[in-house]
Amino acid sequence: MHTPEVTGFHESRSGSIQYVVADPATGAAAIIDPVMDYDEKSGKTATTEADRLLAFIDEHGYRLDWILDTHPHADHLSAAAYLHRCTGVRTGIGARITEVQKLWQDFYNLPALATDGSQWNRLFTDGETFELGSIPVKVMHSPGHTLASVTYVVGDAAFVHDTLFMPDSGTARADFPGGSAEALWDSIQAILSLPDETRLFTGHDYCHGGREPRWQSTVAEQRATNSHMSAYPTQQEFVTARRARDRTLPMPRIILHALQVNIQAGRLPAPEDNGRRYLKIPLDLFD
Ligand SMILES: N[C@@H](CCC(=O)N[C@@H](CS)C(=O)NCC(=O)O)C(=O)O
Ligand SMILES: [Fe+2]
Repeated sequence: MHTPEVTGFHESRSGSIQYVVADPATGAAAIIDPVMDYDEKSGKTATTEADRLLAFIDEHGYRLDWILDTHPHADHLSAAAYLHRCTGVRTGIGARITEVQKLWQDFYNLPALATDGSQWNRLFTDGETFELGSIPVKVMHSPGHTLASVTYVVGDAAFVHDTLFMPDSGTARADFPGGSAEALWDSIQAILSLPDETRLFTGHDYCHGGREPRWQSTVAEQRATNSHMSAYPTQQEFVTARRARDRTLPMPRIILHALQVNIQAGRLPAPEDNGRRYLKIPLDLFD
């Protein structure tokens, strides 16, 4: 079994974890879920977080080989396009991104948007494998939180994004357009069927009870102690509880800002004739 080197970078504004995962044998590295800094109050964007990932890769003598997203994020802007522009390295995401593009094309009224996923270099189908240096990476589709969510299984490390959070925090919400609590349950069962010692790296940590951020667990630990999975041991109980909790959650602060960028691999809208870029906010989309 391959044991890649994994480093998590917690982004405190959104509680996201960005990862650098590297093959110690060849130095080949992937960035997973990079965040573009964005302050919605001022409209200011920056690349501090993404630059920190590139500096880390440089310091460790890794060679960046992939820029990956696990899903179209609703709470932050992806830095994939920026990183691709800086490095020329290929980008990838789950193939069902095309369905999410179609959903949001309609919500944003963007008839010219390409909805064939051509904004990425690679779209991964369920069960497909690709190489990170000498390590085969298996892609598992993990829908539920979003339609297009995937888990990357890199040797003994699985990047499970917003399915399971740390055991004290339970699971991700499933109420975004295209989300499904039933599908989330099935996706979590598939993750929990990986070998017990598999290291699980989550996509967010909201510092339950004010503790320090944490992002790594194992399948065995999650099976024994995940607060949602142990409280709701059947799909029906889980779905009922998940839906009830989701009804209490406000939409993420910047969901309407983020999706129009993230369905285009993190590309910002083209500048208008005055040279400035603008985001588009649909009114009364959500209840
Ligand atoms: N307060 C955060 C909420 C972000 C959010 O909804 N996060 C998703 C993952 S993208 C989630 O699953 N949250 C679970 C929860 O808040 O219980 C924001 O406004 O950005
Ligand atoms: Fe998410």
